[in-house]
Amino acid sequence: MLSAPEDLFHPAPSALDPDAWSLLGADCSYYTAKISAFLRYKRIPHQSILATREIFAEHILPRVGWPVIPVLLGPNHTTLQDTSDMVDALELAYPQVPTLPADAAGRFLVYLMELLFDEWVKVPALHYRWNHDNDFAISEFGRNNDPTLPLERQLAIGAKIATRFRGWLGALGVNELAAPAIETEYHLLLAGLEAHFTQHDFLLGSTPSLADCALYGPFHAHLFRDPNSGALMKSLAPQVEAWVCRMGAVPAVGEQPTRTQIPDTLRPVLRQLCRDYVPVLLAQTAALRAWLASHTEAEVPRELGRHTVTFGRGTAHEVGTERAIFSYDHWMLQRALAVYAAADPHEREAITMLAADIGATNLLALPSTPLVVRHGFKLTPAQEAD
Ligand SMILES: N[C@@H](CCC(=O)N[C@@H](CS)C(=O)NCC(=O)O)C(=O)O
Repeated sequence: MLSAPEDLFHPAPSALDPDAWSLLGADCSYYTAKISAFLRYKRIPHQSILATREIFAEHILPRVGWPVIPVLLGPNHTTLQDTSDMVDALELAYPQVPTLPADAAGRFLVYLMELLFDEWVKVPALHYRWNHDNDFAISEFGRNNDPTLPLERQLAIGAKIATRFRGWLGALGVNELAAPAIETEYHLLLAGLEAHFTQHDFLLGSTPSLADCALYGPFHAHLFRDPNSGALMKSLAPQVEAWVCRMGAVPAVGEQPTRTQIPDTLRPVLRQLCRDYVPVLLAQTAALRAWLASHTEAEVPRELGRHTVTFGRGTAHEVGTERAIFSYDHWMLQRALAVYAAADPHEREAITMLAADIGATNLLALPSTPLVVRHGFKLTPAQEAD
């Protein structure tokens, strides 16, 4: 019997415990769901604190400097922002329950999946939220901001906050022209994952990895939990729904692979995502290198102009539209490229074959030294922070 994951984020009971991990976030937040699944799978004790306006004012803004969730506060005044930084810090501090395969090819693959699910599945996740579940999202944003206010006030504030988030659709290339292709692609993705989860419990087989946590972000917080997209998932992909419930119930700890193989049923899913996203990554990296060559600013902007993106490349539903060039994606891609750069010749061969198998070969020709680093919760040119 499936049971839907329960909501975990509630207002702070009193002052936050400075010696414990506190995850400041919300159940409807994409990246909160990702890192919450990760913390729970790794059995890291923590409190899940709803990021109300008080939490933003007292903790997030003073420590991070800009409004974002999730934020992880920990012992010794630790503040972690960005789920990938949290993952890196927690994998080091809590190695007992690993979420990464032991082999280089497996780690490359998992970091690449983390990037695909964090940054590319964002397109359907934000499309469905704001174009199919707008009213629900507004009520969630209002309640999270201050659950003690009367409903009318919550909805008015929720609508105001939502304007900022809905405003990202244009930058992501989500518009009327592209919406049909985005929905067709999402249906294909659901069908691919349905076939996979009919055969396997998790993405790489019998043990969850960081990739499952990353997919849980959009698939639980938006595409399962928002009512209209949730109904769509339940009707089209009951095995995907079952996987969401498995992840929400905190899976048993398992052995990570030592020689990772891409399950046959996962290959078409990754090929589909790489088919459209790899060209975007290549163009974004080229734009980032051009920007770095001609600027001396300490902070790299989140957006570096606009380019044309193709959804459904080579299919009957292919459509081209304008989208922002993001700098952040390359920072995440560097995690996978660093594994490739550090690999021995035998491991490099395994990564080369794996990348070829899913249509990601061109990524391996990108610079292996980091172009950007995160410093003060922002992206900066790599040499600036060294
Ligand atoms: N890449 C970041 C993204 C965090 C993020 O985008 N959080 C959303 C809510 S799910 C947010 O608060 N965004 C505010 C902003 O980006 O300005 C992560 O992994 O933590």
